[in-house]
Parts: sequence; structure tokens; C-alpha cells
Amino acid sequence: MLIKKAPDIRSSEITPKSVYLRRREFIQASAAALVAAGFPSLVDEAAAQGGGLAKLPNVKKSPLSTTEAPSLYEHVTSYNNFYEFAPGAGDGPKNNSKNFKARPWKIKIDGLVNKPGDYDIDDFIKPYALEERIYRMRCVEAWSFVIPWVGIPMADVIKQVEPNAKARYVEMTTLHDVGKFPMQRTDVLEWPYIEGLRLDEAQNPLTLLAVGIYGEVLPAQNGAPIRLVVPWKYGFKGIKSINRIRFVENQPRNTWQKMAPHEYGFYANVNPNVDHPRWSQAREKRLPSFVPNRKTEMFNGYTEQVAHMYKDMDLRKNY
Ligand SMILES: Nc1nc2c(c(=O)[nH]1)N[C@H]1C(S)=C(S)[C@@H](COP(=O)(O)O)O[C@H]1N2
Ligand SMILES: [Mo]
Repeated sequence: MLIKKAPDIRSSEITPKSVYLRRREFIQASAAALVAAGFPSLVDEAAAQGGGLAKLPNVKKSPLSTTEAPSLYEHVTSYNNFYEFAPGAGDGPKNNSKNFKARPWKIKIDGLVNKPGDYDIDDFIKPYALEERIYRMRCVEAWSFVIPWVGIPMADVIKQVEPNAKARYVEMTTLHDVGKFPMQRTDVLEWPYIEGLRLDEAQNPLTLLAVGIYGEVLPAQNGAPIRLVVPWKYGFKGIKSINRIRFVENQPRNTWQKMAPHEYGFYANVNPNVDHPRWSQAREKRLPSFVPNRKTEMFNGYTEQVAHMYKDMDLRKNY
């Protein structure tokens, strides 16, 4: 039953693209008009962009950032995947989240830790140093972006809460609240959305709990107020709007693995050599281009930082 549902979801993913493309033409026309009027191009200004949301203070730049130019804020915030707001990737999540309120928000840390806790989101964030990390991001559906995240290294949080010797995995959950997330009234996915990492993956220096993009708080469609960022894995691992982080002994069953286990696994490491059952993963479309004009790199280009975690594993079997 769940497997039959999955193709229905995918056919609906085709529609938003044409809407998005028309929007893109409009944005590019506006950019051209600005250049003609003597203003610098939007591309040059990408690093200075934002959406007029609250600025995050005291953000330290990180040496773990890529030197690739960030994508445009407008693109990163109007082509999203967030089933709690709209099925399929496109501008649905942006359009359907206009009234979303990311505060007040509670977050729970529990399971196999010495220091569990229930926090208000701002109290949770406060003790940690915020970093800007510009990462390449790659969706399992072969689109990609370069996004300047602002967040807390997850390793810092893990150190603070002290998982005990039995903890081997971290399970993360999206808030289940039909008042905030309209699609949770439907059964397009099993709610709440769940993701997980092995403890060493969660402790990897690249793993971030993001609270912002482009120096500002996260817009709703990008996962406000806090979401996971693991740049060497396919996008679906990056669970949004987290309200629970639980330390567990057994591998969590993540949402997309439940929906279609033969297509989406637990590890979901970006791998150009292992095709998705229905399409190639060798190349990618760096949005706003919809032409697969870039080669996808092993671990999305983060081999040096992450390959050691998988050296004894068959990555064809553990997809
Ligand atoms: N709670 C929740 N998290 C989610 C999703 C979702 O539907 N619900 N979609 C995932 C998928 S498939 C992708 S590609 C990324 C997209 O993140 P972005 O929209 O910020 O680029 O979010 C991931 N996190
Ligand atoms: Mo995705």
C-alpha cells in the first residue's frame, strides 16, 4: 500500500516545475533590468542576499565552507521539498507556509543520554557558537544548490548532552501539528517525518543543526526554526522543523525508507556510481538550470571528510 502511494506522489512533482520556470524567467528579467539600470548583478550580490528576516548575530565563518558561489536566495527559498506544506519539489512549500510561526517552539533531547532536556528553541541555541557553512547540497532527484547555512555543529550538542555507551544512532523527528503543517491532515507521507544518523555521522565535523541561511533565520520552507544539514548525503536526510532528538540503540526507520524501501535507504550517501532504480545519479542540475550539466561527485565532493566512516561497508548494499 505504501509502495503504491509513492508513484502517485512523484507524478505530482512534475507540475510545480513549469510554475517555477515561469517565476525564474521573471526573476532573471528583473535582474537584467537592475543591471541595465546600473546596479550590480544579482549573481555578484549573492553572498550579501537575504529575505529581510531577522539577522543572526555573531556568526563565525567556517573553513569547512566551499569556495563555490552560493546560489541565489530567491532560488534556494522558492524551490523546496517539504511535504508538510506541499507534495513534491517546487514553490508549493513557500506559497503554503506564509502563515507559519516558528516561535514559540520546543525541542526535546531524550533517549540514551546523561543530560536529557526540554528546551525552548532559543534557550537551546543560546549556549552554542553559530557558524556559517557554505555547502553544496544534492537532492536524490538530481537537483543541487550551494547554500550558506548558519548553524551549530551537531558534535557540540552531542558533547553537551552526553550520550551513554549504549547510544549508537540519533533519531530526529519533525513536529507533528496539523495546525502548523496542513499536509499532515493527509496521508501522502507517514507522519511525523523521521530521520536518523549513526552516532559517528552525527558527530562528523560537517554535520550541522542549521538555524539560518544567508545570515538570517530560516524561512519556513527551508525548515524553520531548526533543521539537519548533512551535505554528503541526499537531501531527504536533512530533516526540517525538528522538535525531538533522541539517542537510540537501533537504526531508526527513516520516513522515505518506510515509503519506498527499494529506492531510499538509511545511509543515502551521494554516489554517482549507484543509480536510483528509475534514473541515473551520474549528473545533476544546479538550479535554476534544469539541464543535468554537472557531474555528481562521490559523497557530493566531501570524500576527504567522510569516506573513513564507510571504509568497511558495501555502499551498493548500504544505499
Ligand atoms: N520534515 C521534512 N523534512 C524534509 C523534507 C520533508 O518533506 N519534510 N524533504 C527533504 C528533502 S527530499 C529535501 S531534498 C530537503 C530539501 O531542503 P531545501 O528545501 O531546504 O532545499 O529537505 C528534506 N527535509
Ligand atoms: Mo530530496
